[in-house]
Order: sequence, then structure tokens, then C-alpha cells
Amino acid sequence: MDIRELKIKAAQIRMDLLTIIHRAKTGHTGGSLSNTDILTALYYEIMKIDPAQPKLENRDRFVASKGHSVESIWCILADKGFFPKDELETYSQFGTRLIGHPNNKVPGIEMNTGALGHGLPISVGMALAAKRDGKPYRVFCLMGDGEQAEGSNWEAAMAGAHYKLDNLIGIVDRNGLQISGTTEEVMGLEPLQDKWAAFGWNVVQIDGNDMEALVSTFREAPAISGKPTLILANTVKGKGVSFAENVPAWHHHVPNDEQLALAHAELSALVEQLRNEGMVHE
Ligand SMILES: Cc1ncc(C[n+]2csc(CCOP(=O)(O)OP(=O)(O)O)c2C)c(N)n1
Ligand SMILES: [Mg+2]
Repeated sequence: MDIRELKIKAAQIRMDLLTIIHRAKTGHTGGSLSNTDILTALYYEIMKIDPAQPKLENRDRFVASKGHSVESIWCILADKGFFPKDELETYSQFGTRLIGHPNNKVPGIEMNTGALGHGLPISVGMALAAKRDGKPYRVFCLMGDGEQAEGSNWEAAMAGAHYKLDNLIGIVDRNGLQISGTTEEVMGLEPLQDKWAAFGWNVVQIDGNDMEALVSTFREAPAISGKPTLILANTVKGKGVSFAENVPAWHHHVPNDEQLALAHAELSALVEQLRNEGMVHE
């Protein structure tokens, strides 16, 4: 897919995730919207995965350590064909596999997550296994910025550098907010880039809602052989929905009927604009 097509896809995924959250009346809206571009780049352009063979030995691995923002993942896995799209209607309903956090009963999910701070340690193990077994796959681990307060991440960071895991790519969704306010108010993280660098990682800071920057950074990783990569992805929590952007309450606020219609109108307008740009260029 080219960059414009990826941007259209991201807008469509945003519409889908708002729809399932609105229907179920529960979800982590802000964090799902902030990481949609990261996931779209990974799932539609970067990762070597096959929805028909979700357990393929040499598949790239994706671990959603910030497991609460699962709605973007469910919508992408359905759209890619890991499971039927109409199953999305069961999201968060009694008896569903599509629960409020990643669940490895669902094809395409590598690991149950939700308790923050566990994704990176397991990703280190997956990347180390690939090295020891001589396998070519990469491991991508998406963390939240609030999640950086979990000490287990820093033990894993040390191990990732120690074992020279250049097949490991950590991504921090740096939206500046966690559940109850800004990360700097709740648990100061800065200077975050310097901390990761001091732990021996190659750190790249980008705009995490810029599709072009995401695709080229993911393609180039590892830029330095023998070092794991940390992508500090500066994002906007609630991205793409004007009234949700940067508003802490949208962490798990659910859109009402009117807000859903408004959000869909904004995102549809973006899709139309991107389609028109395509026609001008063709
Ligand atoms: C170990 C643990 N403690 C607390 C929580 C509750 N919790 C869910 S989301 C969240 C905030 C996470 O903020 P951040 O990592 O910045 O995620 P994002 O902003 O991307 O939604 C918290 C504290 C949890 N899931 N796991
Ligand atoms: Mg955050």
C-alpha cells in the first residue's frame, strides 16, 4: 500500500473502532485512536504475517503491551481476515473471544496482555529465541508512555541490550497522557529518550501519527546492528476525533450517538479528501 492508501485505511479503522466501542458502551477510545497509525503501518505494510496461517513459524511477532487499547487491534485483525468481520459485533459481549484486552484464543494475538509492564519482558524472550534458533523474524512491542512507570520494562530494556537483540523493536506511544492526567504529573518520564539510550538502545524519535515517518522508520530498523531499537512515537491521544484529542477523560470515555456521528463525519471527510488527492495525482 502507498502512504495515501495507508492513511485512508487508518481513518477507516478509527471509524470501525469507534463503532464497536459505541455499540458495546465500553472501551479505551483515546489510546486506540492514538496508536491506530502505528498499527496500520505495521499490519498493512511492515510485518511479515499471513492471516491464513497465523502460527507460521517465521512470522513477525506483535505484542500489544498496552493491552487496554485493544479495539484498534480487533478492527485490524478482522479487516485483515484473521477472523470474520461480523464477529466484531460481539466485542465485549458475554461469551465473546473479543474481550477488552488481547486474548490469545484469537488468531493473530501472540500474548494475553492488559496488566501493564509485561509485554516487553516477553518480547525480549521471543527475540532471544529467534536469535538462538537462527530464525529471521522481528518482534515489535507496543508500550504506553504511562506504562513506562512499570519497573519490569527497565529490566527488560537491560536484557534486550545485553543480548544484542537487534531483531527487537520497542515502540512507545508517547501521547503524554495516562489514565488520570499527564504522564509528567503522574510519574515524570523525561528525559525519556536519554533513558532508553543509556540502557543501550538505539532510539529514534518520530511523529507517531505520521504514516510516512512510521513506515520508513520501521523499514530501517535495526539501523544499528547489535542494538535493539526504541521508537519514541510522539502521538496525540484521541487522534482523528477533534473533541477527543488530548482530553484525558477520553481514555475510556464512550461516544454517545451524536459524538459517534460527528466523529464519523470528520473521518469520512478525511477519507474523501485523501481519495481526491489520489485522483489529482493519477
Ligand atoms: C499493572 C497495571 N496497573 C494499572 C492498570 C490500569 N491502567 C489501564 S490503562 C492505564 C494507563 C496507561 O497509560 P498509557 O500507558 O499512557 O496508555 P495510553 O495513554 O496509550 O492509553 C492504567 C494505569 C493496568 N492495566 N495494569
Ligand atoms: Mg499514554
